[in-house]
Amino acid sequence: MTADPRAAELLRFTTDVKRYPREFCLARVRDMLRIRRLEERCAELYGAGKIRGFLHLYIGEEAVAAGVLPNLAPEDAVVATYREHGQALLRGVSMNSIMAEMYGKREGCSRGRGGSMHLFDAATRFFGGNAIVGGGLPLAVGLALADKLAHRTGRVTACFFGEGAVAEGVFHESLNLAALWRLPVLFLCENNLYAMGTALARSESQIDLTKKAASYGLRTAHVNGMNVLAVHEAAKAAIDAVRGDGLPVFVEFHTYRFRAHSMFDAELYRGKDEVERFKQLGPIHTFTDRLKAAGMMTEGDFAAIDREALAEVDAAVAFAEAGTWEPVGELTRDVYTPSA
Ligand SMILES: Cc1ncc(C[n+]2csc(CCOP(=O)(O)OP(=O)(O)O)c2C)c(N)n1
Ligand SMILES: [Mg+2]
Repeated sequence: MTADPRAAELLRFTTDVKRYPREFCLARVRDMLRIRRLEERCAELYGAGKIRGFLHLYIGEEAVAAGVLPNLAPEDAVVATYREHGQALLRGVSMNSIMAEMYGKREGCSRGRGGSMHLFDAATRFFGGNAIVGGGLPLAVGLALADKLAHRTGRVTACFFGEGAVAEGVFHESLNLAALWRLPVLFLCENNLYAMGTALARSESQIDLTKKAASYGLRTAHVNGMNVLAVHEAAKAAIDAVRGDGLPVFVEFHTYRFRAHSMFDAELYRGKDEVERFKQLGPIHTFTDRLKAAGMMTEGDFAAIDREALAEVDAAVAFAEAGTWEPVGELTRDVYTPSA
């Protein structure tokens, strides 16, 4: 898989649920359900005209965020894409401030100016949300460079992006600089097979994305992104590796989005049968089925976690509804004009 023998460690993942404490497993179910219920409600609210603009749902891909984010430390940094609601939530941005942002209210994490694609929260070191494909990668490299220059050792910058980013020059420049300058970036590629309507295999001659990263000298791993424990194990190993020596790692997660690319997408590029096949691998039900089979979770446990998630969503909607609009007089606040 990679020329670097240090990466062999990253490939040794086991997913036996019994190796983990019950509380740990239930916490991962909770993480995934919070994202799922939040986004299902967002889709409804979009239909009702409460949320406007763009909305890209992560439904189907929750195991990646749930497997990675709990392994990061508060001083680490996180950079994501426009499909970032799940990462923001599990990084610790409150559901209230996310929902208020979706509504465009002043109480939102970006003061209502960013919307779905631009969730941002300096307090949790969640540095966006970015509408530009590949746009987060140089930001991550810059954050890691800043850490290195300031001798803040042991920090990791985790950068999530879709496989569509590999078609951008900035992907190659970012990986090259991270390796060349020996920067502590964890590149997390969420390969859901499509970039809008373009299948990876129709646009790239090399669809093993770890090979692209390995060509720049990064350690790499492939991971089943539909399995939250496999993601957890890979992410933990990768984070330990970056934290340990300050050098970058690239992980490719194989995942799938169950919903359309955004709210405007006729999905002419894939068949319903394909979507149904991938739904069989759904990260929530496959994990809960295994937990139940192992006697680690009951229907009642699941119902309780689900009730809690739904209540949190209800409260977030109430918070957003009660939120305020930014006064017109503040329209130019934070707008900078370079002096002539
Ligand atoms: C630089 C740039 N080019 C094109 C677009 C239009 N665009 C928006 S999303 C997208 C597909 C990206 O796919 P991927 O990176 O795989 O992420 P996914 O949507 O699958 O999560 C494109 C081409 C953009 N936002 N930015
Ligand atoms: Mg994609």
